[in-house]
Amino acid sequence: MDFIRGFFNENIVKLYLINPLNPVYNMVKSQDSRWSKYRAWQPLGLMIIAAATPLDWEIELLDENISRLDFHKLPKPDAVGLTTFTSQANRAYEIAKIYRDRGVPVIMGGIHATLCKDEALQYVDTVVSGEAEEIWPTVLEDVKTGRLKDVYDGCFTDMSKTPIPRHDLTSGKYWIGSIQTTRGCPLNCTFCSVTSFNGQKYRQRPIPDVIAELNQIPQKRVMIVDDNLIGTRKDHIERAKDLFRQMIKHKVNKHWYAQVTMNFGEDDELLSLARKAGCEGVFIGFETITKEGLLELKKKFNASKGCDYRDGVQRIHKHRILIAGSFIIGLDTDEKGIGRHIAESAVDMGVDILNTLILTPLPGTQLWKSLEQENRLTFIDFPKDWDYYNLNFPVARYKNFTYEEIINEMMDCDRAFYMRKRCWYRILRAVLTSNNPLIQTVANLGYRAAVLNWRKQYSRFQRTHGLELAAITAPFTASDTVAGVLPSCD
Ligand code: B12
Ligand code: SF4
Repeated sequence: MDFIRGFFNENIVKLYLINPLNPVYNMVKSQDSRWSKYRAWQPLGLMIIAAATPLDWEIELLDENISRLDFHKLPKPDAVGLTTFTSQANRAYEIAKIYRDRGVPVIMGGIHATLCKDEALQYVDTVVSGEAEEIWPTVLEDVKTGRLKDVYDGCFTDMSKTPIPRHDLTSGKYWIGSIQTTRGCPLNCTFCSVTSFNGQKYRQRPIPDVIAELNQIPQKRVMIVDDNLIGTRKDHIERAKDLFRQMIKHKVNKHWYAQVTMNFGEDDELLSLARKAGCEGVFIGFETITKEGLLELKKKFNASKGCDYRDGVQRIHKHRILIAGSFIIGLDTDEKGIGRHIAESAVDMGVDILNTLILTPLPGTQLWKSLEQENRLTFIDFPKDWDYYNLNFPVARYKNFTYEEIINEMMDCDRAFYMRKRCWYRILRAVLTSNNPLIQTVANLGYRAAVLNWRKQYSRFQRTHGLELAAITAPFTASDTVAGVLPSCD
């Protein structure tokens, strides 16, 4: 492809697209390196941007999570495009400085730059907000003519027009490929930033485009990164079934994993088609074990189904599909002992992999707004404190827990779920039921290693923030509410 680019234009201009180091999952720096290989995912946003780049640009996609990079030593490009999640923002700004000091224009896009535009503009030349594939060629044209603006606003892309990502730029480096088939989420949970970025309208790519892309992905295993592959309405489910039928018909032959809502476990036909199409595991946001908790998080969809998911889990297992369940700790409705309670409920339901996170106000979410109003955001020395916004650290004041307590709840939860004998039990169960034993083993042992690593990180966090923690560690009470003054994040 880059040969064709050169053929079309002798005045080749060079573009670096960079994914900064992710402090949680990477293959180069993490202490739990043996398993990190399975947790480094492709930066799909950059791969789409690459596909939307005009042919006279030569592109290099650089991912700090995959290989060690010395940006001072790499040849000087004509422009740099950076992507960033909130927890990577500090590293992204460091990289931006290296290139701006060398006189290279730096353009930033992605969710953090979109939701914290004013902050990002202090560190980069240009911010492209929102979904960017349509506006990107204009941005690059302006780089060439020296008329780069501060801000370009993307739009909700028509999903039939989004280009096929450049899988060729990353092949061989990642264990698992990625694809996106829908954008937006019809639900609007308080803690989630998807709707403020991709909107509430559920937009689907044409199925032939998805099949064409799947056939271009070199990896045998693929993550479907949609926030909800099957959607919530009847017509969404029908589209998912059609997609699976086409995957079967065209012999796509991939092993894939996806995020879905609990309604996945209600429809045997859907499950059977998914399995035949190659589905080996799904990630489900159960979020909490109480109805009050679900209402607090505005996850009414789950609340309407009650909190006992055993039947759904069993039905999904019957089709030999694994379930990773995600839960959140630190809700106002959570009580002491919640960590252990979540672990036991997940074991009881038969969940295969447990991913528990601390309630975190991400920029742009309803949760951010309400905690800000109640003066409950505590780690607010930005951008420095964004390092802690990876959903594993307590960054706000929680109603019923001090920081110490919430960290202990997290550790109790993980300890109970990932104790050695339970991991081996789940692996044995997967072997006996032929339910993807390899994935079950990699996931359980990988998570167990990550949990042990987190204990070290928590000790470091407590050592570093001992004094600050002492000042903010008291649980929140309503009388603490004072209007807070914070840096601008819309
Ligand atoms: C897959 C995924 C992951 C993968 C990482 C994949 C990767 N390397 O990119 C994994 C599992 C590792 C992961 C981890 C985490 N994730 Co995540 N993840 C996602 C998910 C589901 C899909 C991302 C994706 O590929 N989207 C598809 C692409 C096409 O969209 P995009 O990246 O937004 O790109 C478009 C635009 O943003 C823009 N763009 C992007 N980059 C650039 C760059 C330039 C120069 C330009 C011009 C434009 C541009 O153009 C693209 C095309 O329109 C999103 C939800 C979502 N809907 O995006 C959550 C999401 C991004 N994750 C989120 C979070 C919180 C996390 C974690 C902190 C959670 C955790 N503890 O596990 C970690 C931290 C990771 C980190 N890097 O620090 C939040 C981020 C919120 C925030 N403010 O940062 C999201 C939005 C989910 C949510 N519920 O809120 N995640
Ligand atoms: S948490 Fe999941 S279901 Fe809720 S709004 Fe976000 S993507 Fe949708």
